[in-house]
Amino acid sequence: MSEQWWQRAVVYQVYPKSFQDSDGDGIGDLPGLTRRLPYLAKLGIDVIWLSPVYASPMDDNGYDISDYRAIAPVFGTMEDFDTMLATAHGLGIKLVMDLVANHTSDEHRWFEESRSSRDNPYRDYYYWRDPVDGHEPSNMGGVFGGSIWEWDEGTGQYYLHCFSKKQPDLNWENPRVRDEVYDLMDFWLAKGVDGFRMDVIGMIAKDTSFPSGEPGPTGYSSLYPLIQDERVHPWLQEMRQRVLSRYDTMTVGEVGGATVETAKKYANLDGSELSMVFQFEHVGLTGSPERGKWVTGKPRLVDLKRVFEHWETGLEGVAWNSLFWDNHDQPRAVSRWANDAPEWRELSAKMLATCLHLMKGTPYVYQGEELGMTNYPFEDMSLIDDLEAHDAYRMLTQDCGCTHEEAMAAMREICRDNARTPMQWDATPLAGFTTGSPWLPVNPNCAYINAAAQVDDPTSVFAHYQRLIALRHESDLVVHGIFRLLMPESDEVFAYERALDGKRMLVACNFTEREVPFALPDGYEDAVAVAAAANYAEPCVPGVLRPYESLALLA
Ligand code: ISL
Repeated sequence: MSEQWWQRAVVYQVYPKSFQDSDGDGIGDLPGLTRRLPYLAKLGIDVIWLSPVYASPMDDNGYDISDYRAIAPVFGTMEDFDTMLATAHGLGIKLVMDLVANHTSDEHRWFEESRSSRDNPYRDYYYWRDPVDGHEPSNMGGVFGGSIWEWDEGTGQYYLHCFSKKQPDLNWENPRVRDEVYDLMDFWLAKGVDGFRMDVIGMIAKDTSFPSGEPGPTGYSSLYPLIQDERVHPWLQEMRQRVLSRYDTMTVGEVGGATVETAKKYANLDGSELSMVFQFEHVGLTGSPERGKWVTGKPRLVDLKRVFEHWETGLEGVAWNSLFWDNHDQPRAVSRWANDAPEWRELSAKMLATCLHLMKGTPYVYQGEELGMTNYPFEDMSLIDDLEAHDAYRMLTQDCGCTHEEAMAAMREICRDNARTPMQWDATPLAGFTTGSPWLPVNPNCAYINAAAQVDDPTSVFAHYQRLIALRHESDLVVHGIFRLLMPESDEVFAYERALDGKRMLVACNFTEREVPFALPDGYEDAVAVAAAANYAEPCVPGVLRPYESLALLA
């Protein structure tokens, strides 16, 4: 396959609710995004992945859609959307929409029809089941806590919802549902959008016998056995034939349980399904069966490297990787993977960027990551909005025996609202995000972590991202070079090599706040330093890597 545009691209994720408010209601919106597009152009990114802006009751911040062809008034109008899209295109930036089609809102017309009677033509758009022995049809628990089944008094059956009860799962077995999804994709592609990020696309195929499993501490069994992701592939191939093949798109599937083997199908370079998938092995390294993801502490570097190596080498020449440290569901990159203490934050944020951006795959930058934004110091649950966090707090304190303090420590490290506090544009108290009352608190560190302070400072985290993005655009070695992990046993240094047509590049990153010994591999004695990768102003020191140092050398 010849090079695809998205293989040389860097994607920037915009979480619209927290990006830029333009009307003072404390919630980001499309005119606000339009106003900030020149900032993104200056950063140099190629593509925006826009989290949902569709009509929605906002039970899960727009991941519960009530009309796929309308814009939520809180974000603006369809005209605002068209203006934003045209402005982005004018700046050479493509736009990828969030396609949330595993479920709809319970306020979507299809669901309202579906629940209105057992013989409504939309009944089979969703999964309806009779009670078993007067109870839920199975004992599985949903991603946001509680049963996956919700009782509907009107028609005397349960409906399936893997997420909140306001997010009923669509029945993809029904060809009419698939037709509807392909049609709405067509609607947006015909408007000129450049592709889709597909929410939990690995979950659309279920074991429709709805088995029960061994209950965990919450009394519910794991959702995992429900998912039959091997059956997703024919549907994605159908989607490719019916819609995607008619446009030049970038598609990225969110596939929680993806393995290298399944990703070879999803993201095959033959172009039969998607461009790439988000896998979650690295972000899952710290979870536990009892507490799920709510476990504090960093993973071991050897484990983190093993995951990246597995993906980089596993997909080589067969499928395409996506690369990310964070997104709207994850804590802030610098807080989670490096060190957000004031003395190390900038250095370690730049090191993380170097490490990720010089691997093979399409890198994703989550809004504010390019400024080194950090987690928020949540003291109690009153400042946390996310429905998942509130369920988790209950689970931790009631089912897992945690104290309030232990639960809050987990919130401060893991909860999704860490990523969702407003974008920090300037040093004023509301960070230039809004003139009103922001829907989530602004991190007080906006006083010194903000875009205004960084955009024109060549030593800033922003400028470091700018240089790495520019490097990818011009370097075939960065885009296509084969990855090889070096020093796999080191728990301090993440080092790897990229190789293409006799050219070689060494990348080395110190993940500690100590100086660590580092011997150059053979052949790099006279190598040339790659300026974009370096996070120290002074030239590198032979034999060592300084605290959180990142460097790259061309042999
Ligand atoms: O955020 C998570 C926390 O544990 C994930 O399990 C997340 O729910 C999963 O990755 C699916 O995420 C996507 O679908 C959800 C939505 O809440 C997330 O924001 C979205 O990224 C339901 O639509």
